[in-house]
Amino acid sequence: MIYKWIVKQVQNGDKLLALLLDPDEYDDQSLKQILNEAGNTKTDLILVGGSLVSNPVAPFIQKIKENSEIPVLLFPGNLLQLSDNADGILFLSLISGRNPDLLIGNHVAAAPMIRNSGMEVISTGYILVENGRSTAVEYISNTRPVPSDKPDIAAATAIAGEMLGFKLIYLEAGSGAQYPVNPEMITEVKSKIKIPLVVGGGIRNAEDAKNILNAGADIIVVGNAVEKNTSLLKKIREFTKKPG
Ligand code: 1GP
Repeated sequence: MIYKWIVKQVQNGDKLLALLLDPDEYDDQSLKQILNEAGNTKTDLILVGGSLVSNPVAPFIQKIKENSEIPVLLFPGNLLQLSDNADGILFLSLISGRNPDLLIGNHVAAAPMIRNSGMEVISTGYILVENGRSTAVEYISNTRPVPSDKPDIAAATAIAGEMLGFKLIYLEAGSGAQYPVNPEMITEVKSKIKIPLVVGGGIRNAEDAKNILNAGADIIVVGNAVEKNTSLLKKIREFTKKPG
């Protein structure tokens, strides 16, 4: 069970590193290369998905499975990105938004297929945070992000998500965000919830990652920056280790 393992690591004070792979961004060769780097750096999780993905997800996951032992979780931007060959799914509800399809509608449509697949389901309260410019996730989801200088709104949303039974809270600045979720907001949200906190979007370098982890993120997600510079995984990994 991936979720139980995540909780155990977090209780132990460890931080986890997740790599987001967008099927549109990798060919066979670059995929092997990044998976090799992910294996070497003991990356904990692979997420597959994106706001807008043109290539089918299932064969992409198949290739990941052929070249890596790291657990693969679906991170679906929409119903077309469902596939039954992942190890699990972040069953995301966009709780910062007021778009009913992304709060519950798509979930109803997807639930029977997901149940039949036997995949592990990790229900996730997904909170989109303003980050300096409009991102694909903001446009495609047709929702307004939480203002970056309103940590109390993010915290109230996260508390509600925990009360509703979500197993993870995910603070998302959006892929390619101008800047990542600000540390003050991360600290505020983390102080108000007991479930693990995931943070991603716009993390460009090791310094960003360090600030986010120090602020209280339990799981850090990187996508774009690692596509361009695979060695960044190794640098970020250093900060996820428990001190001492
Ligand atoms: C995961 O969408 C992010 O939360 C990934 O964002 O591609 O900017 O790292 P980047």
